[in-house]
Amino acid sequence: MNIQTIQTQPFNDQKPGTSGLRKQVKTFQQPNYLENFVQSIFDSLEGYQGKTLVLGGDGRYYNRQAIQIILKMAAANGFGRVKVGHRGILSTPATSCVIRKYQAFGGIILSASHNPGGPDADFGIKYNTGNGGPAPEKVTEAIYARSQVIDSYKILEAGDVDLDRLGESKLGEMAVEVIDSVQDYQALMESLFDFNRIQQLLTSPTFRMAVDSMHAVTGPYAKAIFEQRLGAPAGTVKNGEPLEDFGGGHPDPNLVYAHDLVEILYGENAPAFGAASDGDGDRNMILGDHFFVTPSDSLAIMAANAKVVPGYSSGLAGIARSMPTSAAPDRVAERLGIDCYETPTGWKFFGNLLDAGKATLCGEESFGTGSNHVREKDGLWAVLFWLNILAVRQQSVEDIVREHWQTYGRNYYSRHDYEAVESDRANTLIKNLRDRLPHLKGEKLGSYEVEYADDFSYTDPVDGSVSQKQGVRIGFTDGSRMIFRLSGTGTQGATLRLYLESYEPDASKQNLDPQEALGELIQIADNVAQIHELTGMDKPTVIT
Ligand code: VG1
Ligand code: CO
Repeated sequence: MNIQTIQTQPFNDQKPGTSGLRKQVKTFQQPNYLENFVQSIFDSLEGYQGKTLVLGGDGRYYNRQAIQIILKMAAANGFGRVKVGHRGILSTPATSCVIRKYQAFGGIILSASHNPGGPDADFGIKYNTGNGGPAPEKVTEAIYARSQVIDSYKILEAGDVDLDRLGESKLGEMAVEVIDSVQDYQALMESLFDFNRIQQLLTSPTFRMAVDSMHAVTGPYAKAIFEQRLGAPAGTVKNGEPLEDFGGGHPDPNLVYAHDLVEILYGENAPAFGAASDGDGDRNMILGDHFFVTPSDSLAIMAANAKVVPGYSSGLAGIARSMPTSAAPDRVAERLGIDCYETPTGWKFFGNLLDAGKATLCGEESFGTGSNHVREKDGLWAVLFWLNILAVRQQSVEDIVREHWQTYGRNYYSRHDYEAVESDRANTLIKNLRDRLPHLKGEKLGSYEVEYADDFSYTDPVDGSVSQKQGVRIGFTDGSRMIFRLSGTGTQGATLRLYLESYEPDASKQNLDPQEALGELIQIADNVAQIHELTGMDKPTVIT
């Protein structure tokens, strides 16, 4: 066995963001760049000798090359076994599922999620711990610290593993097992949802749906589950073949980037239900016939209807949502008499709450919902959850949402993204806001009065760890809010995210376009933060 120790020098930019390390492919292709980061991960872990690592990715450009490198490094560093997805494919939630099911030591997921793929686009890598969830901040910080001083890495000199053939082989002393990408995940889904009932719905002549996998990782999963297992007609799953460049698209399931699906659901003779997933399969967008379900509402509606879904029929321990997510789930939690937790942006903050049994359902406004079945958000799980609700309630998506608003009130919600802003300008904008915070309380802005203004800080109720500066919040006396934060997943310049929310209990006023309902708040946000002036942009690049 030929284990080589290669001398290297640190790169100064290997700090993981909201979800792993994301950079342009060209950055990852620099000699030793990927190797340094992988060795930094291994060096930050203890006790993995002889244990199992799960490995896979979303199929984007450089996925296969990266997998071969990581396999050889895992072998050289003493892992006992790697379970790797067939053809290198494992969605983020499927990876989480496999880690948990086989009690693996951890997993590595290769993805830049919804960022475009291809030689001139993005690549990413994230480490998940033994609970199946994204590494918590103390781990990502240790990885970063190690990456700044690393001087060598270990790699086995060996031929490539055939990722196209299922089954086991040896790489040095380590076992490599190429596993079916879908099987374990599908079995988990069957244990949670009423597949018989969903099958009846999907095969009924009056129901049609369209699922858009956006040429990203969920294609094989969606085809196996919806078409092969649940009997939906062939062609239900669109863009179901994972491609290295996602067909040139932006695999982000929102109204802007999933436009093919939006056209179908807003076209003539539209199906009753539509859904899209992102690059690595953890996000979802839910649509009805000419109707869009806001992700925050989706979480609230799932929670309110959880009792009709077998896996959740015994009740929810609690709900958790990220801070910028609307308070719609809070209202459901209140009625159910359970706790609702507010965490910083990023799934890693839900891990402790799920492990401690404090939360059952979790969600983010960024098209992410999930539960304690894994430790990641899970796009197809959300689709199955909705289908299970539809199959039981036999109502349209729109009727279910409108009824929900009548019962709980409507949280008008929108997110405005300003992408590719010059970093200095974006930082100035946030700094100016922070400087103003102490003076804002009690101030009148338009017809709103500021009730609180702060920079969100989170103390984890399980381990007491504190995460500061997680977003500037301005809350008003009528319950409306606006939040400003900078994205932690981009690879070029900065992205400013502005989140807006207001609450409308009156059913006769629940039919406005959110941009209209939030109109004055949008104006106020621009005045307070000088968005147009500082970004030089007169409108957001993406509105969701
Ligand atoms: C974004 C979203 C956040 C999500 C993260 C990872 O982060 O806002 O809610 O958890 O992406 O999702 P940011 O820092 O850019 O706002 V994924 O599907 O890209 O792993
Ligand atoms: Co994703």
